[in-house]
Amino acid sequence: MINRRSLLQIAAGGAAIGAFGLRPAYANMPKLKEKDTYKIGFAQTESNNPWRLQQTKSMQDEAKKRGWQLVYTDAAGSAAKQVADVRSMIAQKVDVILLAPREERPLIPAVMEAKKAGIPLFLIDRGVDPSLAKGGEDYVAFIGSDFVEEGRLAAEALVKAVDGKAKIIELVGTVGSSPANDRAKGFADYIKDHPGMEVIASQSGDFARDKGRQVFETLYQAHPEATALYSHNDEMTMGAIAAMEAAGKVPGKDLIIASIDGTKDAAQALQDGKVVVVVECNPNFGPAAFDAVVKYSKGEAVAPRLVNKDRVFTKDNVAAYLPEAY
Ligand code: GYE
Repeated sequence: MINRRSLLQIAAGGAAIGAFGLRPAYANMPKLKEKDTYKIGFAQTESNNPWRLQQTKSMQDEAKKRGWQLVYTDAAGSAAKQVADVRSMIAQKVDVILLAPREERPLIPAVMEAKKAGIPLFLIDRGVDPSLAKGGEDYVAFIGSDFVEEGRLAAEALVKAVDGKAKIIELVGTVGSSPANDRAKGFADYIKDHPGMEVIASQSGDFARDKGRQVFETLYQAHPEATALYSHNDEMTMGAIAAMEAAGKVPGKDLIIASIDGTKDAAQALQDGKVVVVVECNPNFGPAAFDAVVKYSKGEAVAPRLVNKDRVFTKDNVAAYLPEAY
């Protein structure tokens, strides 16, 4: 279980003002009436990996616990469907929308239409293009991880594991998604100061296991000199491990692997020495998201950016984590 203490830290400053009226940024935002129970929409982006399933479960558990009605949609990996899903939530007059936007730009219309319809919207786990929509102005808040920091932490651990020398294949997440953009950036920024660290190939595996396997296979065939893998999520990592093993290579020896999320499979691979680091990306959003909704309904200021506190798992601490892995 993830406790609330570890889940949330208020990241943005200047938010400690009590009422809407005192925060000009919220002046044009839809208000939320205080009620005993809410009809709350959760627009999920896809359900093809354990991280997503755990995130959905966390929302469902929290709704059940509080006796709120959850309107759940699954965009099945399509940004266009996700926009339609949000429109249908608006038509159903949900009280609040929690949106996990698949990509940074295509979901902007959904954010703007919710605002226009007077429905407060929170971005869950992924962000949208900050030049097109802003927390506290167009949506209430973003709740999620600092993906740049995750990329940086992965790089830091990898540099240490390979003594600053590696030819790296990078498996990128969904193109145009905030975690893919920011995990690439955090990693690249860190290795800039380490001339022995070189990304020799970088391609999207769409955050999916089988795509990750296929893309890794192709990249590794083209770059047999690779000595490390940086993968933006555990599912692609598991796919790449399968490809390595099929090619007769030993993950953890022939290729040193850094990954992000904290799924059960990856935690196990960490314990087995196949992966050297897993930077946590916490999918348990229910408590934090629902707390933020209640806070907002009371007219209390909600910081436009609520950042999850992620841990770093290595062989040394993974055993304690395994029981809560999903
Ligand atoms: O890392 C990945 C999922 O948006 C933070 O999306 C999330 C990412 C997560 O598909 O596994």
